[in-house]
Amino acid sequence: MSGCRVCGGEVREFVDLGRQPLANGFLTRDELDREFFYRLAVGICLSCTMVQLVEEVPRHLRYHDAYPYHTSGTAQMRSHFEEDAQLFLATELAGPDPFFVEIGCNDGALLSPIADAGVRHLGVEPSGTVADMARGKGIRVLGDFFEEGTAEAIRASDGPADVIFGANTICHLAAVESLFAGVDALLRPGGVFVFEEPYLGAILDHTSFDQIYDEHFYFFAVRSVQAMAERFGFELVNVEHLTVHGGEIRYTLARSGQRRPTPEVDEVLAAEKARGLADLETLDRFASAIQHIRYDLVELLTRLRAQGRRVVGYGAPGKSTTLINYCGIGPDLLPFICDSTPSKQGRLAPGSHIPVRPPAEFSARYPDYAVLFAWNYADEIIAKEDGFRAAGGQWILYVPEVHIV
Ligand code: DWN
Ligand code: SAH
Ligand code: ZN
Repeated sequence: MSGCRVCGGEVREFVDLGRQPLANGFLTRDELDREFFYRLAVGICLSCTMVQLVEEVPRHLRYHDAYPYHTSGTAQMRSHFEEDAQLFLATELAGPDPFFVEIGCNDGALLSPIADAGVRHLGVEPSGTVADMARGKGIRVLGDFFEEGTAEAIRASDGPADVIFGANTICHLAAVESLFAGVDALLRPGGVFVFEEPYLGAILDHTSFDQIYDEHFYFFAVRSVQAMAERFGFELVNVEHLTVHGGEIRYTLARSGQRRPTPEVDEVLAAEKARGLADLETLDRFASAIQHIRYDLVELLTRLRAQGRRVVGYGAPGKSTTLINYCGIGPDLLPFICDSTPSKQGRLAPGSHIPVRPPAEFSARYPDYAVLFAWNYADEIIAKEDGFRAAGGQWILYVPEVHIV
C-alpha cells in the first residue's frame, strides 16, 4: 500500500472491514444500480503513529448538495456548540474586531451564536444544502472546500483570522499538507487552530469500530497530532477531553513558540504511552474485539427472528453503515430503521438498503427490540422514548459489547 498521508512513512494495516458503501450515501430506489463501494481498512504509520484509512474516497463523492447530516438535528450537539461558542467569545474572541473561521460549519450550530454576537466570521462548507441552512440563520458561508487556495482567498478578502476552528471535520481532510498551508496563510501570528475530533483512545476503549468509515480518514491521538503539528510549523499547546460522539479531544494548535503548552498535553501523552495506544498488540486486540461484536450481534438478531420477535433499528448515523454492512444485516433481520433527519427519511440505508422511516413509525407500533445505532445519544433517546420500555420494549446496544438494556 502507499505511504502515510502525513509523513510518507510505512503504514501497517490492522483492521479490514471489507467492501463498504458511503456512510452517508442514503439512496433513492432509482440510485440502487449506481451505488459506490470501496475497501474500508485502517492502518497505523510506523513512523509518526497516525492511524488512517488505507483507501481515500474522493471528497466530492462524500460532500455534496445531498449530504444528509445536520448538526442542529440533536439537542445534545446544539447545546455543545452553543457552549463552545460562548467559550470562544469569552476568550480568543474577546479582543477588538476578532475574525473567526469555521471549517465544515454544516448548518451553523456553532456559528449562529457567534454571528448573533456580532463577531466577524466565515463558515467554509462545500455541502450546499447544509450551507444554505446556515445562511438562513444569517451566517456568512463560503460554499467550497477549505484548502490552501481557498484560505489564501479568504486572507486576501477578509484579513487574518484569530481562530480557525473545525469539529468532526479536520479528521475528514486527507490532504493535510494543503490544510496546514491554508491555516498558515490565514491565521494571524498569535492565533489558534482548534479542532475537536473522535479520540482514538475512546474508540479502542469502547470498541466503537463504527466510527470507521469513508469520512473519518484519520483517527487522531495526542501523539500523532503533536507530530503532525510540528511537521507543519505548529505546536500542540492544549488538549481537553470531551464526551460528545463517544469521546473526543479538543486540540489547540498555535504557531511554534507562540504559546506555552499546558501540562495536560504531557499528561495525556504519558497516559497514551502507558496504555500502549500506538502498539501493534493494542491495535490487534481491537481488531479481534470487533469480530466478537459481529458474532454476538448477528447471533442475537438471528435468534430473535427465529423466536418471532420484531426488531427495528433506531437512528441512522453514518456510523451505522459500517456496523450494518460489516455484520451483513439486511431487511430480513431489521425491516426498517427510524431516524429524525428529514433528508434520510424515505431513503434506503447504504449497502443494506434497509428503509429509513420517521420516528413516528416506531411509536405507532412498538417493536419487541430496537438496535440503538445512535448510541452516543443513548440517554437522550431512551428518556424520550420511555413509552417503548413501558410497553415492554428492550434496547439492544453493541458498544462496548452487545448487551440489552
Ligand atoms: O463526523 C461526523 C459527525 C459530526 O456527524 C460526520 N462524519 C457524520 C455525522 O456522524 P454520525 O452520522 O455518526 O452522527 P450522529 O450525530 O451520531 O448521528 C445521529 C443520528 O441519529 C442522526 O441521523 C439523527 C439520529 N437521531 C434520531 O433519529 N433521533 C438522533 C437522536 C438524538 C434522536 O433522538
Ligand atoms: N462541524 C459539524 C459538521 C461535521 S460533518 C459538526 O461537528 O457537527 C463534516 C462537515 O465538513 C460536512 O458538513 C462537510 O460538508 C464538511 N467538509 C468536508 N470537507 C471539507 C473541507 N475540505 N472544507 C470545509 N468543510 C468540509
Ligand atoms: Zn506518518
